Amino acid sequence: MTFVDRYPDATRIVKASFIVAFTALGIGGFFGLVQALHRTGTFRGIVSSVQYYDVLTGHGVLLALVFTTFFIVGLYQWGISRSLEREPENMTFTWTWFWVMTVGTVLTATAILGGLVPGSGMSAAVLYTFYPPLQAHPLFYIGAALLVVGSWLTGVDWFISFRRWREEHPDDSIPLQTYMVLFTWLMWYICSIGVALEVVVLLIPWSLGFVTNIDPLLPRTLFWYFGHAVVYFWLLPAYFVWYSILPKLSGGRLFSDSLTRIVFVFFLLLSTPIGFHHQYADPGISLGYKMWAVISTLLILLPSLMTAFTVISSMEHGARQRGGSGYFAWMGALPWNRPAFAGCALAGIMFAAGGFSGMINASLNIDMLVHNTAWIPGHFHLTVGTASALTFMAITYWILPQLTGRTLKFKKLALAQPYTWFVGMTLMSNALHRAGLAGIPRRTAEPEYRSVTYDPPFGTVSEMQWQTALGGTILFISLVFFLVVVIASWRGGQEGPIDDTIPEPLSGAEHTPKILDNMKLWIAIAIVLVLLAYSLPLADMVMDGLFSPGAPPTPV
Ligand code: HEM
Ligand SMILES: [Cu+2]
Repeated sequence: MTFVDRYPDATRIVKASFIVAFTALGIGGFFGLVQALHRTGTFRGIVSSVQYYDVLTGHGVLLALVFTTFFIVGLYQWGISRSLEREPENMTFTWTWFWVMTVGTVLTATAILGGLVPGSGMSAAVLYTFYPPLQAHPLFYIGAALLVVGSWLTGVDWFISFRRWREEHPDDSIPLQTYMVLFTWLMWYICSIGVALEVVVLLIPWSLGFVTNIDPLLPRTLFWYFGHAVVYFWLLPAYFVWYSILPKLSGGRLFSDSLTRIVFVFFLLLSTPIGFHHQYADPGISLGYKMWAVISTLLILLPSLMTAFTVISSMEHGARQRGGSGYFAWMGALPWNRPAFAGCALAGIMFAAGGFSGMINASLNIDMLVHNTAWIPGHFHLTVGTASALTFMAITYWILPQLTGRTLKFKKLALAQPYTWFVGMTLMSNALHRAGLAGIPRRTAEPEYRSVTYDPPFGTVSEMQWQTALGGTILFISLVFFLVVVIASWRGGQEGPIDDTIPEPLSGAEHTPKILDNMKLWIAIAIVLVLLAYSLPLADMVMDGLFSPGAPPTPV
């Protein structure tokens, strides 16, 4: 008896979500290859430099917004069903949220891909950050709004399941996986209100021509109100995997249940109030708010460092169970020959590197050196592009057999996949970081290498270009490995024993203070922190009229 036998309804919705996620991953990944080759001048035969921006929008939206969101709802549905031990309460409602999100995705993707089809009359080359002055076809915004609304309904579904479970278990502490799901979604509700308001109140009327003026600062601010927290929306599901499954894959048990919950509380409280750190270079927001964003961004390093501690000590426990010893030699006893483990562990290592470059971005003054340069995609391909994406791919190798009832096919290819991703990303990300330090801009088909002389601190521009192109190609090959394994295993695997157990933590829920389960308390504090950070600046931007440009800076 594995997941598919116990929860056939939940299995269908998880699988459907994964199908959309992996389709987006395949198309978006191909666009990534096109970009890596085009902007380095290695091969320019696929799109024109004008179409580059449609491709870049497709890449950002399909990977950072669509692949992540659909994989996350699938993963979390799996986690909710197995940890609450119940099917979704009402499958009509469950399929409703799935189809709202899917229709939204199709509309948005149509608007973007329309830009690549001459004569389609459609275009949405607004990049995945889609704020004005760039304007997209209305379908783009309507689709984005549906995707967000669908994700809200998803959360409603899970909270209903949780309520039913609570009625039957009035005194139990919330099962850990459910806890992580619900706290991620509480954060998601708070932050996605910003982008929903931006899209529905400002962008849709503007793209339909109902209003002609747009205040550039207000939609940007609403976007970034959402835009930092969304990175935790991508990351917390990776943490969900690292906390609840990775210790077991290492051969051991999670170190501490309470530490895990504390980390999720931290993210609920701190994720949204720090969005201003994406607007360090924006005029119209006073330095005081920017400094506050610096401080709270550095604070949010704390739960990530706690995660590093908890996850590594759980892995060490696993390694010692497997016979490992010594101060560092235990690492050799970890199951590096298992694709799910290797992928999660390599993703964690890359995330540490991404954390360091993130500290530079977070620091108001040094950020000015790297702002809008290739450094930034260098940074977030380590975080969302690897910590999240590689963890999601790796854990698919462990979860998919539970959904099909059949073992994984092509195990060697599956094992090669995370290692090739690691090598490709090391090359591409390193080169992009250094290119950024040399001043090479991001988001451009024509970095003008020939007429502008860049002065790299070390290495040469041509060496960075071929590393970016080579790294991007290896990454794409890795992605093909992943898709081949998944498609082959989906139908073709063999009947056989399927591993799906997760042992209890070393220090379990019996040691966890009850207050950590008090959702009302944490959500109230989270809202207060958001109001402190955002109410005055937003009020200022709105008071001179919703659509009029040029709100004055807020004095502090
Ligand atoms: C096959 C693997 C990948 C390759 C070769 C690749 C390549 C690239 C390159 C070269 C850029 C910079 C383009 C520019 O600034 O002009 C870029 C941007 C970006 N990538 Fe990737 N990438 C890959 C995978 C991913 C993944 C897995 C994610 C997220 C889950 C991701 C998210 C993004 C985002 C959000 C941008 C920024 C788009 C923008 O500036 O609007 N990429 N990618
Ligand atoms: Cu941020």
